[in-house]
Amino acid sequence: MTFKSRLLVTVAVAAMSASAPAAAETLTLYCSPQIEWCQLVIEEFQKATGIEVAMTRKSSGETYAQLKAEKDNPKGDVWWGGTGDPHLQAAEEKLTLEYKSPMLDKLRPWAQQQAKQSGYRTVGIYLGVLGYGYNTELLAKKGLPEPKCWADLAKPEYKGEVQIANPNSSGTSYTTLATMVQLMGEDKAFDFLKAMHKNVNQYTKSGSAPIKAAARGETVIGVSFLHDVVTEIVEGFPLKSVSPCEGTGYEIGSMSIIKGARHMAAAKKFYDWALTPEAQSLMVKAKAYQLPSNASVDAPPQAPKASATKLIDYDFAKYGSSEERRRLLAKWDKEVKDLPR
Ligand code: S7P
Repeated sequence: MTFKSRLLVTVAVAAMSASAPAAAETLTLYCSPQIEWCQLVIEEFQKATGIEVAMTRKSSGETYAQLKAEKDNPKGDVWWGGTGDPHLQAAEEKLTLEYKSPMLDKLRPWAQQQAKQSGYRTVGIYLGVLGYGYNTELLAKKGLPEPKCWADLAKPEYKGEVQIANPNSSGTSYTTLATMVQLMGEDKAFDFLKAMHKNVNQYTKSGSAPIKAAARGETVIGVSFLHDVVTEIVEGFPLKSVSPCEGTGYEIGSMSIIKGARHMAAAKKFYDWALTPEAQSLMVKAKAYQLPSNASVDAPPQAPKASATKLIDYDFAKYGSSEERRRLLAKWDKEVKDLPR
């Protein structure tokens, strides 16, 4: 090659690399709330940062199981949303990364407490209250009494009329299991779960499926977070929400960075962004009616009223611990799931 042709090759290579677009920054998001909210969040994050997001939606317990299965070869970067207990379990098992967002002091106390309790491996992004909803038209058609309490769900008149998720896959249903144990004591809680089992027509994978089924007249009662009942009511379905008379539990929906994340810079950008007022104000647009964790964002007017609810002092340290969550789920599998109906 002559000096002139070498020079031409060098100039051509330099020109090509100057015009080649830089590889786009990407993020892999594991998302546990309803799919419509997950989609809106990634669209808005992409618009705000130019970072491309690949997203998978799975329930809380399923996502925890995925993190555990991928422990030695993590594929996700951030786990966004889902009930706090499995996030706390992932934190304890060091499946998630310690990170203190500069946004932390802008959050409501319960969200900061969730972060502190986990050694800053997770953080609260919203709070949601547990309860159930029923289809008012179907209830009237079947001539059933209005249920008002947890205890009603175990009464023989509701045989085949109750739907709830499986607590192994669903954070909503694990919150229900842990709530019963805290409200009634473990023995009475399992007696209640066994009695309610006779009325259960299906244990679904996802926690929001039972209330969607109730909305569409496929079951009378769906156990659910109360904000998920509101979502269906806003859509125009004939549902009434019940804040059970005995009192009830709640979730601190959480977010964690996955340990070994391949796109760490993008993961931290998403994490910080997800705690901003802009990101948390998207909830209403997605018809999500939890209480946001950023203290400057109000709960939407349609959100369930905390004053109408007797909240228990949910023990997140205990019921989010690996040992307790594993033990209660194994006990439910052994003593409740396969009982005859
Ligand atoms: O739909 C919103 C929501 O209820 O979904 C999240 C959670 O993943 C529940 O789904 P699973 O029971 O299927 O895990 C909740 O954190 C959130 O409030």
